[in-house]
Amino acid sequence: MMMTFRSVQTKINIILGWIFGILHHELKRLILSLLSQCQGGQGLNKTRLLGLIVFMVSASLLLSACGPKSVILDVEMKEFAFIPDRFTVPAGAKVTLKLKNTGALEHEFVIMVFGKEATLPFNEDDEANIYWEAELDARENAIVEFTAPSEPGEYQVVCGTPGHLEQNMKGVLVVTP
Ligand SMILES: [Cu+2]
Repeated sequence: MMMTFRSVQTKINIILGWIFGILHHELKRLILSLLSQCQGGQGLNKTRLLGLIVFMVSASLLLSACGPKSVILDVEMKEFAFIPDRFTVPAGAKVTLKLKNTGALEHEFVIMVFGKEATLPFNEDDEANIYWEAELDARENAIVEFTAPSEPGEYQVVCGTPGHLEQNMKGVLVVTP
């Protein structure tokens, strides 16, 4: 299941890289053509260039103000705890989760859906109530992303590796409005 998730992530990254590559190329062309016009020494073009820069800066400020919030969380996993074990994110935010498994066992970062708590033992019944999950091998580090739930409240986080919830390996994701 996680392999599928990772290969989808990889594909998205490749597509994003491709899009940014094109955007970057187009921006470079635009700047070069504007610069060559300036070197023509026409005052009018400089005014237009200034206008364009002001427009682009305002547009990017507007976009960053209106766009989704983003948060970075650093979480260590080991036997048998999440450190820290309480994380706060705004509703709908883009969350970059920097996971570090410093333990000698595989650990999972599983967020349960709102109002659902994992039961012992963690099994297929609980799998149906997963909002999002990541899985790390022993000593593995990973940077993963997910979108925070839109419903504010407290979400249970557990380790889905068999036997770990029994060792109280859990945390809380607090989603603020
Ligand atoms: Cu674990």
